[in-house]
Amino acid sequence: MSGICNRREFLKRCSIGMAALGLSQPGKIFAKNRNKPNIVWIIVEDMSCHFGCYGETSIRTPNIDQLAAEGVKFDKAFITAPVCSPCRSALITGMYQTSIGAHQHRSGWGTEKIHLPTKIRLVPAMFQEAGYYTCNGFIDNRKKRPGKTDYNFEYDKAVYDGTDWADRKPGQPFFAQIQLAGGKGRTKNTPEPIDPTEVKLPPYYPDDPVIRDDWAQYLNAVMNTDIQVGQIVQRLKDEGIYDNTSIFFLTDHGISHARGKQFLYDEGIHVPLIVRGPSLKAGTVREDLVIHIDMAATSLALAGITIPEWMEGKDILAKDYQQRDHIVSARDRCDETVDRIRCVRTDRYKYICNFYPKRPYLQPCAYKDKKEILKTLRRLHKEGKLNRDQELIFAERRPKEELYDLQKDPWELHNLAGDDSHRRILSNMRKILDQWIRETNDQGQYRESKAMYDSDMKVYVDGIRKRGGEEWIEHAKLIERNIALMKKWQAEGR
Ligand SMILES: [Ca+2]
Repeated sequence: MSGICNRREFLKRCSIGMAALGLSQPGKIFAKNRNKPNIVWIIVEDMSCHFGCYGETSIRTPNIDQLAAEGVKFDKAFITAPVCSPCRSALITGMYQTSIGAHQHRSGWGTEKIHLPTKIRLVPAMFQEAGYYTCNGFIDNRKKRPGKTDYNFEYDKAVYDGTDWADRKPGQPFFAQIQLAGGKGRTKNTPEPIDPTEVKLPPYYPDDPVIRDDWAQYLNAVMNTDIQVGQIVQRLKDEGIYDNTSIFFLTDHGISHARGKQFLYDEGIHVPLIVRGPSLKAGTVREDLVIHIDMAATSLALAGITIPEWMEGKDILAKDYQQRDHIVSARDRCDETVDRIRCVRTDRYKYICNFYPKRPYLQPCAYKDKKEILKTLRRLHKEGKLNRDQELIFAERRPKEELYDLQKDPWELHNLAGDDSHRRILSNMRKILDQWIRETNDQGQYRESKAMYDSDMKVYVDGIRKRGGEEWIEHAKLIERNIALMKKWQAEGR
């Protein structure tokens, strides 16, 4: 059969399919969207850049490496918040979470709600308007369970048409978000588990069996993530749509660990970002700084949709794109734990501003403190078994500012903020941050209202208690004690 016959037959089938769906102009959607690429976002939980293509040597990640080889790999991609809900609120709007008031983790979940500024729209809504089918699901689509959103603001659930692109109309392009468990799926269960003795820990974590075993399980989770990415790619190939699909692969923040998730060290904010698609040059490696909200603008551009003026993310694949010379990332309240940290990162330096210097880094946080790795670290700290670098995160008070020379000190262990020879760099970094706070109107500069905090805490504690059992009741009590401590510290001006 010739190609023409194939196409004619295909068009005929589409028309029949559309007519069956009761559409008055069956050819319209197909004709309008024929050449539009599908866009797939693979969003992985809690994982740093521990992939072969990013230099990890202790495990193999062939599928993700292949994706990078076929597309563009960003070596210096960062998220604008090192925790789920602010990060995901930013991702889906292409805006800093601090610009839209979605910066406090799990906020607006109780009786107090957060509403987006009226001009701000969600990326899937814009795709829908352009004729795309939009879906958000977990990789196991058979469950038909809606994928994780975790947005801190109110939004119309109808921005997602479904959970899987299988349900789109014939010929309709799609925008799909696929959620993977990533680092939350720490396990021993993977085809070739890594031996914990082969694990190489960062120097700021002690060589302890619990820490080592956990890191090994995390690397097993990285390998499982790689297998899942392979499955997604295979499905697209089997359906004959791989060549017309642009895939974005990224994680929502770094590894959940003492200095990772919730913090602005690179372990928390440096993430993998790979873009592979029909219009992109294979094997491209980008060394410039990008942020995860750029994905919103870039995806719209790939689909030929106009990027709205208000969007803070940039089309990083545009021909006239001006590379960033710095990025800004922000951490605010995480669950019950009140905090505000901002960082500016250039290619060489990291500047961190701690807005609560009178508080320890590791403030009580029930979610984190429940983890065996944190319990172990706290025990070793108490027993005096940690070295100077491992003790840093246990400081009872923090410096107001931190400055690291990432070229000489990639693990961010030697604070140069008080160093005379870095005074000019420090002053420049301060200026960049001040300007960013002013220009984006960083909402973190205004204290969260008591009503919002109390409303969110009620939902949080009630939810834990509802899980039932002695263990969760005790956990709820711990959160309540932490909440009381937060209020006490606030009253003391700490
Ligand atoms: Ca996460």
